Amino acid sequence: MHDEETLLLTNCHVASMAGGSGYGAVHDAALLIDNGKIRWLGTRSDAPRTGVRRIDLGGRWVTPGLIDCHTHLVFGGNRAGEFEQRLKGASYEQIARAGGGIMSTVAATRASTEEELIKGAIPRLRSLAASGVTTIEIKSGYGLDLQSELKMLRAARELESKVPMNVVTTFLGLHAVPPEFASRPDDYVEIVIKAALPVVAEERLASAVDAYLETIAFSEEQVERYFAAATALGLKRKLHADQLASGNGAHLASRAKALSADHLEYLDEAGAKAMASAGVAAVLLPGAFLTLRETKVPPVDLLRAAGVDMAVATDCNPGTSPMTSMLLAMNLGCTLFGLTPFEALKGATINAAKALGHDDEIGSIEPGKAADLAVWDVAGPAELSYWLGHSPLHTRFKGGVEVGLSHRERIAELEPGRRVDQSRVAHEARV
Ligand code: DI6
Ligand code: FE
Repeated sequence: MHDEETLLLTNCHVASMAGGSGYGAVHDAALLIDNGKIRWLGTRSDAPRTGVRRIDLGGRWVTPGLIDCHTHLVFGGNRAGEFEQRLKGASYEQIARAGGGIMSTVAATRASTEEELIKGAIPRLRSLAASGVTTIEIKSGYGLDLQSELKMLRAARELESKVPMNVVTTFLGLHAVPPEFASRPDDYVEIVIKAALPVVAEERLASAVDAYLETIAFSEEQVERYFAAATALGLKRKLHADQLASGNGAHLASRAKALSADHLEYLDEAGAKAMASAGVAAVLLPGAFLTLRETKVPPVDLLRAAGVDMAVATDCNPGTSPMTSMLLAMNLGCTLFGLTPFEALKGATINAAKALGHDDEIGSIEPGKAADLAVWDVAGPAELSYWLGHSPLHTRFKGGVEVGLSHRERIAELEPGRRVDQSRVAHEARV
């Protein structure tokens, strides 16, 4: 199968997520894909009849491929031991202040080779793919020295060749103060600004930067300096903001014209309004809320009232959100934060694309956008937020190529001359 081929997906229902107020549903639909992009969407009776290869999707639902816009997917080791400690009553802050938490992952990540990091991340990435994800953002931030940070970013980039997935990388230089700078955090910030940011920008290893603005991490003043330097180098900004305490994160992100402010449990009305007027997306991370057994939910009603674009993501990381399903993130967004299933799907598609600054290319099914699609065995799109731990995914398309659930071998399977597994692929016919 070649991606320049013209392909018609037919006999399906489409939730295009284009247009804002509704699913943009087209029933009994057909979708024309050309050169990896969506060329046309309409009802089946209006579809072109000849000259194109067709795939009959058997009445299934098609959505944009899901976008996980906030993850820390690449890391060494895991933190199951810390999970046990927390269940016995230790708090996340206590563990962090005692040198565990993020620091234990930093030690394991520094000790891993790039290949080991890739190998460790592949099963998690496959799991995300099996939940319908076609684009993932991956942050660095567990290296905290130049070489280890670059190693993480290269590993993240390399994952694109291992699992069919678009990977967007973010440099999380200000994640935690590394132990060797414990007594002089400002020196660490200076080194990140002077030594790391220029290399990341020059080698195009990330398109955005992120920071952890929290009393256990970095201050407003430090993040502000770092954002200014990143902006000057053409890097976009994202921010872990107002998660564990109120810290003016939404205002800082708005002043910096960030793509997104993420977490936001302690956001207030003025912060929500600032985000709306600066066009900053809100990324809600219910997996971290659940894992930390937080009680303060992000103020979804204030975000709605202010008109902020809300995205949902897994925050997949070894400490606070060891979650590898976007469908579960959507479900928790509904059950824990009060999103509607429509808002959850919007948050996993077009609004997630906005949070990455890629909404002109992905996130909805519209002519000109990439043919990144998820095909589902569901009776309607609300069902995507309903299952807890089951993925009704039938198959995925990335750039117009059917890539199945998660395995690169699926592409080989579908190449001309090879036998196509009829139990896993919808009926194909040439007209
Ligand atoms: N994202 C983060 O970066 C931190 N929390 C969060 O939600 C820390 C992740 C970790 O503990 O490793
Ligand atoms: Fe995070």
